[in-house]
Amino acid sequence: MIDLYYWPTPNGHKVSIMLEESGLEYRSHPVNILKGEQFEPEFLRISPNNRIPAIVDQDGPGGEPFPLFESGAILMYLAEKSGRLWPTDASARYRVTEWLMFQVANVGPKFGECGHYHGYAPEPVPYSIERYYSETQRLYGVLDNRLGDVEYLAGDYSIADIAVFPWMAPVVRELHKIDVDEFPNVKRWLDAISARPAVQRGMALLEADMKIGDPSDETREAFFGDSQYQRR
Ligand SMILES: N[C@@H](CCC(=O)N[C@@H](CS)C(=O)NCC(=O)O)C(=O)O
Repeated sequence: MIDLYYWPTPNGHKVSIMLEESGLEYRSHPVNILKGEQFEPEFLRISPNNRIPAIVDQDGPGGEPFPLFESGAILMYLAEKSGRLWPTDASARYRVTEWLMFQVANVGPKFGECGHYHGYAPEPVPYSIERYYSETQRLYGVLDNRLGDVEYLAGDYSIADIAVFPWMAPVVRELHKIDVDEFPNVKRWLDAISARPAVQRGMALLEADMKIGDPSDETREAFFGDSQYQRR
């Protein structure tokens, strides 16, 4: 049994989607980052960086409970445990790893700052808005080029796609002021992934608590991981 510590944000969705795709048995525990629950000592013992998502595999290596934080590491762990979506052949495995690291090192941080400066910084900072918006546009271009050559980021559908996909959900694109029609290969890929039932279940986990589909809902203010800031 895997315990998932979660709130329905892009980083949370990576893991809820993977748990649904993997078929592993899990139960979810909401960590309401709007109420500061990520700072509770009990949660910090699992996730010392006070961020969701985190897991505890009650049947970890050696049969011991195994806590893990950082969504990229969790995706690798769940893929290895289930034998799904991360091939064992070395070249295919490192192609997946390459695009997974691309997400962790680029898409997450840059898109996150883009959302922050577009919607959450206490005062407008034009240089930062422009810098992270142009980086976000550039990264969409990198992904669009790649997806012009291959069906999924590493060839076959994998944990690399699961890592990037939630960062391009409609509500996220709206905040980032991205017009997906400018990136037709990304659009094709988003449509294919959105059609997967496991992805739909993963994206829906606890969505009602967050009401993220409602753009007027002020509870979105911590959606992108900056709970200390109010939405402008
Ligand atoms: N690098 C981390 C980032 C996780 C992260 O930023 N989580 C946000 C939600 S998307 C969070 O928990 N924020 C809590 C806070 O800002 O205090 C990962 O990929 O797991």
